[in-house]
Amino acid sequence: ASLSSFSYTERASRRPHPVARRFLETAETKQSNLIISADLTTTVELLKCADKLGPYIAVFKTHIDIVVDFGVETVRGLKELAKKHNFLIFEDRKFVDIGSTVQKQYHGGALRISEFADIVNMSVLGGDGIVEALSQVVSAPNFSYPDERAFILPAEMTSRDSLATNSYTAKCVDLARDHKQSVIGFVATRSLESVPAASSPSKNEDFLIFITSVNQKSKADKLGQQYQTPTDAIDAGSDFIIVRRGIYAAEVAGQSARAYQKEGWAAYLKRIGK
Ligand code: 6AU
Repeated sequence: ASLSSFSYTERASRRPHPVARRFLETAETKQSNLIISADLTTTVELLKCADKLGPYIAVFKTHIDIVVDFGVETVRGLKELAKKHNFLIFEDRKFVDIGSTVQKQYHGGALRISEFADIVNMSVLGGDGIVEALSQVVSAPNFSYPDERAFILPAEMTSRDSLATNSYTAKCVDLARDHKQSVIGFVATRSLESVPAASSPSKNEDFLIFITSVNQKSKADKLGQQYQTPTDAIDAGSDFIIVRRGIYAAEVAGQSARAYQKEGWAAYLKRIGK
């Protein structure tokens, strides 16, 4: 059976990776597979959004490099709210440089990403050096936070004419399999279980799928973004749905977040046959 027919709880109990387990357990506890993409540019707005939408989400996704007054208070606030509302943090930094540069961008740099982000994504345009470099950082003996850290790979993109297709997507799957101790999933537009990768899946393989550009109403924007509904995204194999404008554009963001949470959860229950 496809992994997506198992419940989050069953998958969490089979999953060896502690970070993936936390994602699955948080989804189950909060009855939410919703990720809010908080592309906000001030600390006050970012924290306000996390506090207001925190009850409805499993994960809070940040673009920390757009916060104009970023600092110690931003990190402290995010960590406090993550605890208060029991959500995880995904920093959407999309690292892309050579290994030695991304190590500094991730850990100890101005944006303190390793301090607050449970997961970060990276593009593998430059090959496997970037995955190797970031894996080394999180497995080093002196890298210690109360909770472990992991990474995900954008293996496909939702924009029209994306170049992340076919052999690129397959390569992402191969790289993830080679680095299972630090890579726990993909940003994609569907389940990647059937992608013709060079490597074969290992016995207990269970990479999480994050589908972005999910919207209940729009089909596209004017800059090439293409949407699917929460139900379609979950049916396509998504474990977590990422929403930004669909929620912000609504007059009452809290109600809208609740509507996305409900639709995503209902689609998940249907998928596992409940
Ligand atoms: O719902 P939207 O279209 O307002 O926002 C979608 C969010 C933005 C993008 O930076 C991000 O999802 N995104 C990503 C990610 C998460 O990596 C990949 C992709 O293929 N498309 C996409 O929109 O924050």
